[in-house]
Amino acid sequence: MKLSSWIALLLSPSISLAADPNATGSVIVQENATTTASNGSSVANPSAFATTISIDLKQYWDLFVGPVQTATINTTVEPTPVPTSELIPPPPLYYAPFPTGHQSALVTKNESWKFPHGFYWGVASAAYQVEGAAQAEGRGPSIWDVFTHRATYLTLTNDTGDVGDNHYYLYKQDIARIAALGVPAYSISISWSRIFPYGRGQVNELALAHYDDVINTCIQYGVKPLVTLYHWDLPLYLQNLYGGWLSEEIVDDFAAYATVIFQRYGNKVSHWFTINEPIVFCSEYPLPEGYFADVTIPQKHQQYYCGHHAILAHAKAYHIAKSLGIKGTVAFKNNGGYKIPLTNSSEDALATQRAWDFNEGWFSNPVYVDGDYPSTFKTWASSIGLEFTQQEKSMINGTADIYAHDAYTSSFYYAPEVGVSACVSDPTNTLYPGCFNSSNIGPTGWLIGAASDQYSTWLQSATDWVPAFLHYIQETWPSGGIVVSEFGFSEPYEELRTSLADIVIDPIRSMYYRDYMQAILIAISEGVNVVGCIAWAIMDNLEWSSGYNTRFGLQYVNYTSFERSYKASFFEYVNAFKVYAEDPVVPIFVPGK
Ligand code: GBH
Repeated sequence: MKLSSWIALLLSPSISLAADPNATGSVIVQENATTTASNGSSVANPSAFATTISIDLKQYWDLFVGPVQTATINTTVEPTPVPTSELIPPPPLYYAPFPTGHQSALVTKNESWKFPHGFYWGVASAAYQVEGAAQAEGRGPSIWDVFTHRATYLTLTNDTGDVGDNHYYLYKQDIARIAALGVPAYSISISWSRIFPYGRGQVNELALAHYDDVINTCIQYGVKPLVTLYHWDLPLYLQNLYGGWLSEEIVDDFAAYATVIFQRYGNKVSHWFTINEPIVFCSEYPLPEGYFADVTIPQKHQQYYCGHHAILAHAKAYHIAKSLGIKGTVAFKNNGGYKIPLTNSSEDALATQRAWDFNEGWFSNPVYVDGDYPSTFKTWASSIGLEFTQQEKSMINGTADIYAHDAYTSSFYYAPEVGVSACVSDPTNTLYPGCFNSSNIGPTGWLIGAASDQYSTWLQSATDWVPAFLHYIQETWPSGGIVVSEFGFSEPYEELRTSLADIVIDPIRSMYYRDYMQAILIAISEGVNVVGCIAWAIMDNLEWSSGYNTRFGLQYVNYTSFERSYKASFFEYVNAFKVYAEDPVVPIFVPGK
């Protein structure tokens, strides 16, 4: 049979895929034993001549993803010392703006600012964006392997995460490079489909051993490992089995996965994040048609089902961590920009509130306020049958030790043309059910801040709003402290520069980091309890559907040689702590073998 017919067969509604718990790396394909006769009755299916077919992991890959590229380097590389010539900071890049009619003053240290003792800061990555080694050591496919290979998400560049930054084999050097600059924390995500190739069933010891070494290498270099359990790479099998996050079944599978990870790495990790940006991965639903098993939930409702189960999964994982005696903080990572009403009209205020409710509040109110959705969102969710029971509410409420927010940017919000209440009562309005509009252009007609890369139009350097943002979070969703768990910037047109010397001077990203760090310092000095911040990203990587050309790295990655180079912005980021942190910035070099 042709491959394409196999795929059609495996995706047809009469076939279900079930993991065989007794056979490592094999899948049973079961054809339904019954069918519906023309008179409507359920009868034995005459075509069920083959009820089970066993396929192994490689065949599963071949069927759903197809050929996967491999890197030339495919064993773990021992680190080499970072040459001191690479640790020389760049010349100053820019100067304070001229106050009108005056000469520019020299910038001096502000003695009333500080990052208090214990403030943790670092850089981040996510498994699918950096690891590569897609099929190595028993990794099963995730939905992102299908997105990049089959579902034509990458219309621009056709990039995949097959090889990525080859971080799966180069992590030791990558950790050595951040330690050499004195970076005290590294936030990684674990690939669920490495640990459980089919998302559930048997555990893959090779994958556990790999992350043992990543975590231990961090510790060896004095870098705190921070771990996210889920950064969007859902095991494909769970999507095809029951619709992934659309089904409540995901809650127990996620909990089982979380249990294995907590048990294995437990107290080596000081900060845990359960799920990354549920707003984003839930808005992937409905998934592109024709590549995954069909689901029956109406398309427009799907992201909300996903969110509902994501909250339950997070809460369950939180309780598991506590019951296992995990000492590190546990939270989920929320995301979204600061929301500024476009005008001071009461309609724009209403629309802005709805925007908070349908984004951050959707996930944060249940966890940080009262176990339930914000009232505007609750009205919508109940109308499609999504309600938490009393027991679920008490299970969810309070399941985060800190508030983690990926806070990149800010935007303006305003009411729909017909007004908020007309929209809310009209399901055919294109803005329904949120019923708010947004724009990056403000009332003056100017963009809110300097533009980033052309393929990240959502992002501007809008750091002036960060102190207000942090105040808002502290007041709205009280917690044991705020960590800015991601922030960063894609230098515009970086991909057009050809010489390394040109690339690594990145003034707009550097400015973003300088201004952002100052904004956090201002917020702290005003009494906001910011306990840490994590820059995105440790190095250039697969920027999801924008591919490799949109670069967020504090280090440049040459995708031919896989060599990494520090960008000026990395030094700027580190400088903020050299000047303002109470804890000293200590570069650590561990002698190679
Ligand atoms: C983070 O999300 C991700 O966690 C990280 O993996 C990613 O590499 C990093 O940002 C940089 O993008 O194209 O208009 O539909 C940040 C929040 C939410 C920003 C989704 C982009 C898509 C906006 N992201 N959003 S749009």
